[in-house]
Amino acid sequence: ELAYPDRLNCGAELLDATIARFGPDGAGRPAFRDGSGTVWTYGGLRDRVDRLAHVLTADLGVVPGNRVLLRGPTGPWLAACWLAVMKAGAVAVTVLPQQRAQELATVCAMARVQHALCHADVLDDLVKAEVPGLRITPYGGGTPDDLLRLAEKHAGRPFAAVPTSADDVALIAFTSGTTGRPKGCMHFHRDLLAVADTFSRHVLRPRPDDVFAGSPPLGFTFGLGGLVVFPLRAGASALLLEDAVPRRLLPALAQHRATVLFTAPTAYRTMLDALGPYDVGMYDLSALRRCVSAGENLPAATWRAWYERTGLRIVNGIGATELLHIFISAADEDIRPGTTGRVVPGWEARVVDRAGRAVADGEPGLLAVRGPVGCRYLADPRQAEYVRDGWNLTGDTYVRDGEGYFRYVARADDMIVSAGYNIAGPEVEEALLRHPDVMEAAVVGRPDERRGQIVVAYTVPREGVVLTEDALRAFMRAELAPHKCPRSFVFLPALPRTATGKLQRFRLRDHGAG
Ligand code: 3SK
Repeated sequence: ELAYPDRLNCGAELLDATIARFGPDGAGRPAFRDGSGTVWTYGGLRDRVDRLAHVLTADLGVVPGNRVLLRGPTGPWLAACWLAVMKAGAVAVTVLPQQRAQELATVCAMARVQHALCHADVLDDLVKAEVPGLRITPYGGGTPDDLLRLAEKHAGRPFAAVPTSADDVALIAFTSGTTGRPKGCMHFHRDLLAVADTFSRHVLRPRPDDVFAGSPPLGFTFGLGGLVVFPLRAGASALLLEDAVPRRLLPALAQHRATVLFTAPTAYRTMLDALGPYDVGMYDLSALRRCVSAGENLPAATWRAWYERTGLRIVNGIGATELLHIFISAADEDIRPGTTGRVVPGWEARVVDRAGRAVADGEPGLLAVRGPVGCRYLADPRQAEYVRDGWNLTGDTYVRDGEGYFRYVARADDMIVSAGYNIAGPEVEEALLRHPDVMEAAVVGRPDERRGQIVVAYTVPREGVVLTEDALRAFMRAELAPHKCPRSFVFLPALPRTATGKLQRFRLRDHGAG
């Protein structure tokens, strides 16, 4: 049971309390580093955060509860802005730098955003969004109105964090899910600490000398947790790379001796593919001790390929923007490839039928979760679909086995029904991924007069190989029962994904229909 005081400011807890916990050494320890090797100590981070908090409150007129949009590439300054918003008692509304004017206009209207701190390089789309009454303060461009310039005049002035309540909203994170209709998820100050005190503390078991690194952007709660909240809660440090595409990630992990990696299954596959069969030895990954995968299901084939090449066991996990971070996972010897893991201490999970009754172990059903963080959509009727009887329904179909391991079956609305058979797309995708020339695979159902639906496979072949439909069909027939084998194969250069890397199956269905 997690117990937090009524007055709780997560910014102060993550920064000031962490520094205090390490005594006289606290301020001098490394907190963030960027790709160029610049290191921010905890003391340096606190100085900058406090200056920014002064600008917010004294110069920009931000008051507790105001919603502040944060938009910029991953880096120490974006993380510092987030911490400053927390300490000022305002509410951070996080978005991705890739989001365009129309999407930003929607988010700002839904979250009633009053202020924006926006990196100078990605200002255009926010300006184009023409949000009524929005005050935009750029950072990183060196102009006289730049946030960092304004901050200089507050140098040397500590900022006393606003004594927010543990249940005050700290963050509004948007999920477009995979369907494109955004939902804003509100999270409290205590929620930000709770994910660190459950998943990170019990599964990752971070050490103060850990160096966290990875690819998810800070506008995605997977990245905010893994690259800011978890390292700071542990007194560790994080490598915040602006461009963490798989090709750049691997040399950066080696160069900065990263110990904990956060990324998604696609990136593990791309790293393996980009490396070629023997090149992994070129990069010294000996410091790496934890590789986390979430955002999508991790096929056993990817887990094994990574293990064979690096000797590292991927910590799989399922999380959700609605629940902030990961709630089912496993590490070390507890890992069972092909499963997501067991419920994280502090959380409860079960598999239920559509009426909310628990189904027997071994039977598929809907994943229902409850724990220290719950779904709170900004006014949205979908709240009643997500939360039923106090349980959060994530929209995933899972099977739990007798030992408490959860195995992903499919997104609940991604089951394919063909000629009366229920077919889980991910099982077919796993089989496709076992073909040595397939890099990415996605399977959808296409309406069919005779069978109701037929299985259609979309695949991305590895670079430089020629993969034919006949060869893939023959391979699949040897892997799966005939009713699960795709009836149609489509080759694509890339699969459609959201900015956070999630597969957009609805686009593939539209592709089929078109
Ligand atoms: O959306 C997800 O899949 C996710 C995974 C891990 C942590 C957080 C999130 C939102």
